[in-house]
Amino acid sequence: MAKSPVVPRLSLTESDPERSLEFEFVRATENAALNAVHWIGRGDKEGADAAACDAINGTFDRIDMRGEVVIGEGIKDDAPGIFLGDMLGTGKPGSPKFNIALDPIDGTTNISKGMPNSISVMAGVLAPEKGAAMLNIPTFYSEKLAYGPTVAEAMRKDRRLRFDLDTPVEEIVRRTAKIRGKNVREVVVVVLDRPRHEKIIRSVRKVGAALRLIADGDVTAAIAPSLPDSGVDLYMGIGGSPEGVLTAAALRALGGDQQLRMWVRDDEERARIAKDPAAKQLKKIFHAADLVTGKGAIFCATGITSSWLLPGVKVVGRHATTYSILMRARSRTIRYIQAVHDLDNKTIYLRSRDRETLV
Ligand code: VTB
Repeated sequence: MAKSPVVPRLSLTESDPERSLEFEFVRATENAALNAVHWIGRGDKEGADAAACDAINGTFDRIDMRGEVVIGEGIKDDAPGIFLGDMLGTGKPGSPKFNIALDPIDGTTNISKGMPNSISVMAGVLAPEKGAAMLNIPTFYSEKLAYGPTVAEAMRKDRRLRFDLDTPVEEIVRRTAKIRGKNVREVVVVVLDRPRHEKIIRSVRKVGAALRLIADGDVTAAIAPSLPDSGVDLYMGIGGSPEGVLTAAALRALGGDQQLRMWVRDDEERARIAKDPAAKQLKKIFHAADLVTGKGAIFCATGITSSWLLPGVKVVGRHATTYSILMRARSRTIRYIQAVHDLDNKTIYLRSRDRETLV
């Protein structure tokens, strides 16, 4: 019989901030998505990003929380952004403390071109909780290899089936096919379409698996193998490090895994991180549970344009529908939240205007 988990008991008067505030995270990514919709196809990545950030900042400006951004954006993209060390929430003394990782938009280029696969995404861990942290990876990029719960479980049980970032791609595909009970040609592998992935792409084709190249946005791609209906088996390649940590928060709830290893892009970066304690871990292969530690983690995302993870915002007449996913690692509850917003009444509190603003 499965061992029953030890669940900390809360008295009726005690509140669980993770549980009550998780819905505010969704409201923030919903608002970011709604505020970014006008930027779809307009060729302005920064405009879209600024709109999403404005909505997220504004949403939290009305919430009693002390949220510290431990993984932000902006460094990678040189974009307007919500940065490391920024605070979200009113900061009211005594209010719940959270460490937050976010990407107001993963896939800004996709939005600017009106292409699929863009989301607004956030993760949070309760700051005072023992052992709970999200690792801030100092390199801009990391090597990643993500797979779903069946593959993770099979590798745990049978060492002959194990693979890691150093296993040849052909072998990774063959072992995944075996575990999934598929033919190799049915194994779907997602890779970012970049010259740096030439070797991976060649190997996936050579072994005969089904390759799906994407333009941008590897959070959804790395989560996809852990979604039962995505049809994706593996995600591999070099992508943004912060995106890797956000992915890990989702995988902690979904049960899949991701291996991640820092990837130094040039000598300048090597010199910059030399003094960082993390430089000692350049060779380490991190798993999802090393990137987002502790028992609890909130992950939420709202689709802006459609992806494996979520449909994009749909605007029909005076209504907009948003699709979000909200999950908590502690309970492993996965919520899909479809919200219909009446555009004659829906307002977002934007920080830039310091007031409620019609969408
Ligand atoms: C990666 C990926 C992101 O940009 O960072 C990619 O993780 C950047 O790759 O999801 P390049 O620098 O080669 O463009 C995204 O696709 C979007 O931010």
